[in-house]
Amino acid sequence: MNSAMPKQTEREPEIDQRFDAVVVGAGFAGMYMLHCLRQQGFSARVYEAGDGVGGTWYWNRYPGARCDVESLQYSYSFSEELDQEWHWSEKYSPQPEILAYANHVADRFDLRRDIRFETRVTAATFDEAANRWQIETDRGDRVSARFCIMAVGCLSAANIPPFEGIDEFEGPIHHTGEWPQEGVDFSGKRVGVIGTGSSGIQSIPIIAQQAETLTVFQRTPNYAVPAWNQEMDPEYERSIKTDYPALRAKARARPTGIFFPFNIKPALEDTPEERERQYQTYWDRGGLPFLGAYGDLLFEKDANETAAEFARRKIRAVVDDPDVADLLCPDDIFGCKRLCVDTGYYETYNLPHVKLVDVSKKPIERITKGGIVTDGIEYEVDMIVCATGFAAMTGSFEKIKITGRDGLPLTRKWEAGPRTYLGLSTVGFPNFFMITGPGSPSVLANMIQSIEQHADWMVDCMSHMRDIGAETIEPTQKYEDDWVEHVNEVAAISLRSTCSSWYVGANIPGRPRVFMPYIGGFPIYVQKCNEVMTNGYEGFSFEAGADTNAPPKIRNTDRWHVELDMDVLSPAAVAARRIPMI
Ligand code: N01
Repeated sequence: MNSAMPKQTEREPEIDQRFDAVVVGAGFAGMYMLHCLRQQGFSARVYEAGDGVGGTWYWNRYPGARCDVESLQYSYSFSEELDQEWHWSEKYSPQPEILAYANHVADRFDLRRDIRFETRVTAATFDEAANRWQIETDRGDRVSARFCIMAVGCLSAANIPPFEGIDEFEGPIHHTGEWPQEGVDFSGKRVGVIGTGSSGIQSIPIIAQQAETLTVFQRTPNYAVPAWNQEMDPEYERSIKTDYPALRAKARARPTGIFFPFNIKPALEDTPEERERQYQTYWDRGGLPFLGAYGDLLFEKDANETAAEFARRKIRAVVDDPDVADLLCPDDIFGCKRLCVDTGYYETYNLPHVKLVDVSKKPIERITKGGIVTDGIEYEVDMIVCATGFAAMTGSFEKIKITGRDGLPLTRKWEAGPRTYLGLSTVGFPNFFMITGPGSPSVLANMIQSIEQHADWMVDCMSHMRDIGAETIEPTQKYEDDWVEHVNEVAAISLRSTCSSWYVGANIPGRPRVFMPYIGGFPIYVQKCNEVMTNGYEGFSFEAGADTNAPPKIRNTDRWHVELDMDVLSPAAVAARRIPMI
């Protein structure tokens, strides 16, 4: 297993080196953070487990992996030149092209020289006497930094369920999130895929094209809307590039940080015939924007059921065998788990060599040396693909021994679920920042926009601390408690908090059940962060000789003045405004 682990190249460990910041991870978050730190004159070291940049897009090389947000929007916005010079070949570009983009950015901004690859951070300990973080890695590095910045991604700790007998399996087992760099040849193989979330739904149609037989083990069916992916239309690309900042501004005004047509009207205000037309229009556009067909789909159960029924009819229309179609039809809230975006997924089940096995009531009992057993039947396979997801949001933090003030382990502080102020920081862990941490919009918004906004805020905060002579910053308990309460309060108005998804940690037994991302919408969140900053970092306390009356200077954050587009704000965001923002 885990054949994705790169070979280690030799290098001497770094001992006693001192940096302003250590950044953990060189995905899109770590790369941009490094760029910001350098711009403001901070020294930084980035540690990255892989042998290259790209994070999620480095590890998730499974067949069919591509983004489900339009590439023209799922990209950095900090450099107009970069926006202009890069060409995306498809509407939703495939993983190799996104990884090529990450490499291009690393080269263009000369990022690699401060990144140590093939190196995992194993421990980060706050030294209270020195007000510095001591960082240790699996390559023997022992360095210290004023700031420890976690850029570890929200979906990067792969979950391989501890199936009984898994070690006895004689063929290869690949997790989609740790895919071998050299690729996998399925030809002539009997393949078993476990899991039908986004990764399974993207990879299954392509695996089926090669494999001799494909058996899919499904615990819960998911809703998927067709991507209708296409080659980039040069006219469209030109029209965006003529005024790229306008598209970025429109996107930031949306709760998702993504611009797409959105209809604020409640679903039940239309007649069934009008709804059918509306759903068909949005279905024909494809992808995640389908959720924009009506304003209340994620808030009103009856409204949601109309979309769910529409999607189920689409499945039944495609899948020939009514029993298989039934198994593929979810009966829960539409879009409650992250909506999937597919290309030929349901059609795959019409192929004679593809079989769907329901493990919802009779779970996978064990793995044998040549198969997967459920309900007393052994399904013989030569190869297993685990599309079984991730220990989301907090899993990558748990893999590192992070210790704050008074020897407090982060895992202990978060044992009942993550607690943060703004998803940026957490009490007891001074000078410890999280990019797209739990309690921020993160996975519910355009990740790259969320990353940039966080990194810009952090580097402005660090520059302010340098201006005023502060050594540490840490949120206060009251503000953290209020923020956690607010995050929960907003989550509770959305249907999304009601199902067993990875948003609430329910995909892995034993994890605390807490809705982790902030659902109040990107623009409202950004406004809140800006307000906190202009109010002199309200809710934070500074230590060691700080002139706390000095007004913060706005540097990078200047570009995050987000207009609230009230015509299209989701009810969640509107409600978030009504619930007093702390
Ligand atoms: O993981 P998942 P994913 N026995 O957790 C099943 C992003 N992403 O990697 O639903 C049997 O969604 C599990 O069943 P259940 C996107 O945000 C984006 O697919 O828990 N089955 C489920 O079917 C996405 O949401 C893209 O009952 C078991 C599956 O494994 C997130 O990443 C592409 C099991 C896991 O689905 C995660 O997606 C890919 C067990 N013991 C991913 N344990 C884009 O398009 C788990 N399962 C950009």
